[in-house]
Amino acid sequence: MKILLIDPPGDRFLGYTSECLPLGLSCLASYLKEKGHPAFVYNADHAPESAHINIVEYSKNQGKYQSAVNNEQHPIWQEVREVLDNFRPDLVGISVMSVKILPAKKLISLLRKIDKNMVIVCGGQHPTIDPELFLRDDPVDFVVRGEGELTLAELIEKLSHREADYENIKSLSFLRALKIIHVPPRQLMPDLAILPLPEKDNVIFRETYNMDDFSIVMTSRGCPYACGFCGSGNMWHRTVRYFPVEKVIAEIEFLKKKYQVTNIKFMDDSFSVNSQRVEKICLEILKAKLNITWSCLTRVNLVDDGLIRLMKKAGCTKIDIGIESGNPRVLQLIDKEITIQQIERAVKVMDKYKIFWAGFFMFGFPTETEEEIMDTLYFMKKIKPGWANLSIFTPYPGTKLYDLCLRYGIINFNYDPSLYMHQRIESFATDKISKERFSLVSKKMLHEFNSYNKSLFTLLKRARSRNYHRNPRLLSDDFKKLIKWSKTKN
Ligand code: B12
Ligand code: SF4
Repeated sequence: MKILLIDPPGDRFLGYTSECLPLGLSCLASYLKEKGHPAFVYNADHAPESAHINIVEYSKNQGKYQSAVNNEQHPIWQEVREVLDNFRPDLVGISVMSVKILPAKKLISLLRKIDKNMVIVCGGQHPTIDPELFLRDDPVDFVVRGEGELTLAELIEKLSHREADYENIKSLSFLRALKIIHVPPRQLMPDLAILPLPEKDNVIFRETYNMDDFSIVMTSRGCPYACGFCGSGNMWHRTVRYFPVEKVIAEIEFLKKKYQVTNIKFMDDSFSVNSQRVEKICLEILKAKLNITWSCLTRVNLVDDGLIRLMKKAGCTKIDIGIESGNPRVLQLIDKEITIQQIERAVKVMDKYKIFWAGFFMFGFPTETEEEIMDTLYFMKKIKPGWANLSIFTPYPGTKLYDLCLRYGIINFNYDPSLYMHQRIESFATDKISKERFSLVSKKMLHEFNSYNKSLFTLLKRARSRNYHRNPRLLSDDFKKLIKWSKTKN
């Protein structure tokens, strides 16, 4: 059976590039390969020629998105058709984050036109929350809810043997005699050690990826926190499972040796949630003399002086950290479980060890006022991140703030899927500001954050974190990105 796993195009319709290999699909492909069903990964959002545009430009372009996605003659859809013509898959698996519902739906209709008999399976964030969306009009054959490896492998086994007792496959949803069947959920895999390293070779347009695109590593799955805007819990149920440390080190060694990766991006939800384990990883990196640099995501309450010192010693040069708001009431509203004081303390520690840190900020929460939004802007400028990432709050189904928005009548069940976008001014959810005013406030926020990021101060700080002396190839990659990015209008 020929299997193709696709991440649908999304940002690429806006001329914005998605570089990395979709990790979820890589994990699925490697597991399937091990089970005797080799699969290829096609990141249809990957476009090395695209720009690294700034958030102002990105936000402005959002209006064009829907018409570009719906245009079947668009060069991106032509590319997709060519890939399908060449590959001729028997089964296509599509990964769908909420932000990609529109292109995923379009892709499904194209696939049906190309080959009616092709088996189509959807999985990932949105199909897990709302499987029926994919089984109602223009239905796919199967939806896999939650962690995908075991369910997809069992399904493919059955399909290969022409067995049709799908009701025995846990976490599967499908249509039978026009009725939607949801087989009860399966437990999360108790032992992640059984998973092989994520696939990097069975990749369509493999030659267009560079070493930085293969640098993502996840040492765990899940997060114990419950931030009101975050969808992670829908997938991982607020429990954390860890890959064995030896496996983490083996993966880094493999990436280094085979793909010359020297800058690893740990993408765990909250990398330092278990400080003892992070200590162990750091010590092993040092012991094995891996001589890499790395970055991670974490929370301000998990930033500890001793741990950061060790992380720095082991090569950590960058931390992405959720600040979200500079206003205490908003921090409480969104269940971030952090305070302004904790943020300031964490910033001091990261600055002390000269770790480049990117702050993630958000605004437009339900009940947030204009003053509270401005607090976030002033706070960002006060704590001076090396990079300031800004998102407009978007209510994702399955989150606490989504339910709050429904309760307040800010959104309804027919919420427009094109609004699942963090940079769409129209996706505003606060009832305390008029639509017109919110549009002005958003433009100001986007503009201020963009200007801050373009300043010489942040550019130099960022360059310093990349350790070009260790990664000369990164220098040319970054330089190309900088040129493209600087050409985009402010
Ligand atoms: C790493 C990451 C990224 C990376 C992606 C890197 C990469 N190439 O993989 C980057 C930084 C690019 C990113 C960007 C965004 N992200 Co993100 N990201 C994550 C994060 C932290 C981990 C994702 C991951 O790799 N998980 C590990 C793998 C193994 O899990 P997985 O991808 O879910 O895949 C498993 C299952 O879902 C399932 N599965 C997935 N696809 C399929 C397909 C089939 C056919 C089957 C059967 C099964 C299946 O099986 C997989 C293996 O078990 C998650 C949080 C989380 N913990 O899930 C947020 C998360 C997925 N991101 C989110 C968001 C909102 C975004 C952005 C929209 C943010 C923005 N810019 O505005 C963008 C969208 C980018 C895009 N593609 O358009 C949300 C999604 C919410 C939602 N309802 O969709 C999450 C949940 C975080 C959150 N705060 O809520 N992200
Ligand atoms: S800490 Fe991060 S991953 Fe965990 S719930 Fe909050 S936003 Fe989500």
